[in-house]
Amino acid sequence: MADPVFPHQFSRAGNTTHTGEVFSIPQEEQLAYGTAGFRFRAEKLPFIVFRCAYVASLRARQLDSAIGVMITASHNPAADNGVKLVDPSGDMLSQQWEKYATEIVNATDEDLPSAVRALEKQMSQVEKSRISSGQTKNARVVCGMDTRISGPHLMSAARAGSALFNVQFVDVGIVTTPMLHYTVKSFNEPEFAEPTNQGYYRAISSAFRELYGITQEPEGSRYQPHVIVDCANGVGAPRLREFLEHIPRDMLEIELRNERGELNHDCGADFVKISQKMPTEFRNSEEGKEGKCVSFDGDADRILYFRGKGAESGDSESVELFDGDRIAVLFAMYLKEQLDEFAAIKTNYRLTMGIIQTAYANGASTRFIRDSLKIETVIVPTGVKHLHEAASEFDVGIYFEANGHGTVVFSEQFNSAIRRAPSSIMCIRRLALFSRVINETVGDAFADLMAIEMCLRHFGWSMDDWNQKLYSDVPNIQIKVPVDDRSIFKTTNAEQTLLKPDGIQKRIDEDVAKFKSSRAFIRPSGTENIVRIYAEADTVENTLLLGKSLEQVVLSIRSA
Ligand code: 16G
Ligand code: ZN
Repeated sequence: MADPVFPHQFSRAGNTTHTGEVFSIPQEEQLAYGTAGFRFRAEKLPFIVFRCAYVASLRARQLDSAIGVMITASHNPAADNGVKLVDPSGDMLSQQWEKYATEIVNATDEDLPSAVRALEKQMSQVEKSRISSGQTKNARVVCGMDTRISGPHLMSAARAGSALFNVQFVDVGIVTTPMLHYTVKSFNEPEFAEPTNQGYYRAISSAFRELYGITQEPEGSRYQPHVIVDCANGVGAPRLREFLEHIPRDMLEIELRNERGELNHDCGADFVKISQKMPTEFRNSEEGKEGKCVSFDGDADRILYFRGKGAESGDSESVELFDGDRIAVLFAMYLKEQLDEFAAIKTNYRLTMGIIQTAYANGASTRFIRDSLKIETVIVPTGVKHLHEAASEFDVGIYFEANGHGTVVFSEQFNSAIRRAPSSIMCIRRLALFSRVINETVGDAFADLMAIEMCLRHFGWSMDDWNQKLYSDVPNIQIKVPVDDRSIFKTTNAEQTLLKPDGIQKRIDEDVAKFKSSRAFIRPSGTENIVRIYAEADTVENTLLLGKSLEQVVLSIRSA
């Protein structure tokens, strides 16, 4: 086949932005597929999206499947944008292909055909002959975007990238990141769900309504079904409104805020987690101790619960957070109760359950999971792909980052034992329905919201109960330190120990030893040119002192 022709407006030199200007990217500038794909100021993206869609079309042909392209910069400011690819199962792109994507994006126009040929060389004989005989009718690039102003132009760049090999292009418009993941899986597994927005809404909401129907609130329940959602002024707002048309108001009463203002500005899950403050449009006087509030991020793949500290606290802005760790524990308690009942029934199956966290997990949550729930925990490096992979080792793998990104994944053994089992037994029905409410492909704010409310209702819990019946968070702090070159920081032990620069870990250990019940680590960010410090100690004051002294350690290296 002749080498394709690359349109000049999607080349490095001619890269044309959504405002029609040319923003060229020097050839020497190396671009990398990071923790969550390529993410930059939107001006840089047309060329990158074009090349990524091209990579997606190559992968789609190789596997004769749908591959996803999501155009979003999640919780970043509105002026940024980004692109990430989704594999046929709806999971994140395989790490091998992240490498190919990086190579293809960085190849010069002249080198590109040979880079592609090198990539094609690693395909199996079956794949090659399928492609050469044109048996690629299921190959599709399925592309979605968030609400950013640069989105439609980037969508046209993706369309152009997929057109090089005439791969079918499906523009699903403005969707949340998890909806795109779900739709890709639905294209490849038609029995899973219809590959449309309505198909996604119907699949999750019908499982929710059915689970609601069989859930009985315990006597004296303090559960309340009123939830106020901070939509981060992002894509969560319009899509959640559509989704809620499938949820009767007498089951859940959901009020939406921050629907049309500036994306992620003074609102959204990242803002609430880092500032620990009320997002805009929320007031402590109204949403104080009694309130049940939720915050999504800009592309609705993260969720956090929060409430005000109450008027009597004298602090009108601060919030009490119910973060990813607390959500993971809630899911674990619900699922463990069902799995214990299942184990008591005579069955050939033994299902394993584990919880995956990162080093940012609050120490109190990890202790509670191990000591009180007696469930195995695994700590992995930051980034959803690491959590997802580790969770897949269990029959029921729960994973959450403290920042609110998480879900539950279920094994083939779970499917045989539960989803295909007769559902006259209550624990089996609950497990089967819960697994259908959840979006297994990736953390999903909508699906998680439904699953959390279901668990709270099952236990009859108010926000107070959810807070007090588990554990109390130990005081913790996060500090960012800008650095010139973050690559000099090398970690091991799931990012909890620094190997380089030499001698730095010893200084961290000495500082940590000065405080009671303390823990700390320093790691380079995977998304920004900064180093992040995390510290915990017995009191707020000591946490602050420890954090500050570790900041000095980083600053002394920076100036050395
Ligand atoms: C990305 C990751 C998120 C992680 C964050 C950490 C995905 C989909 N997203 O947003 O999981 O918490 O990066 O950033 O993997 P950092 O490396 O700058 O701390
Ligand atoms: Zn996000």
